[in-house]
Amino acid sequence: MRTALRTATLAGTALLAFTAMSTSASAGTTVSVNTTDSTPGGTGIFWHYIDGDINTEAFGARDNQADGLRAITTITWRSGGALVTRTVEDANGANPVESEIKTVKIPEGTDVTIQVCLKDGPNGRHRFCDHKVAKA
Ligand SMILES: [Ca+2]
Ligand SMILES: [Ca+2]
Repeated sequence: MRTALRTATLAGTALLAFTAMSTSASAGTTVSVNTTDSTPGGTGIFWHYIDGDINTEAFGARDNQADGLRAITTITWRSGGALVTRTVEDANGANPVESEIKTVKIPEGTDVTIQVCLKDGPNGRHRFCDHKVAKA
């Protein structure tokens, strides 16, 4: 229940971020990217947020359609010489308003590539992928 509430709160934050990009006070960017199918079945989101004294990033995957395909979002950034990758999947069916969210701490100003794809089941190949670059 605690997790569900937190997810709902973060999803609400994501919606606010979607509609209030220009008023963000942080240096980080809010980015959303859709899959490349003609009616995008998946959306990836990335944003910076401050929750009390927590200064962090969040990213999510949203399954927009009940089409048998899930949405998977992958974020990648460079830390020292190494690439760091995190993923989140929306695998519990289509809920066009609700995103599956994870939080992650990334140094301010870091370029973060956010990619969203669709896939069929946990091991399906990635398809209809698109990506953008955001700043943490
Ligand atoms: Ca779907
Ligand atoms: Ca879902």
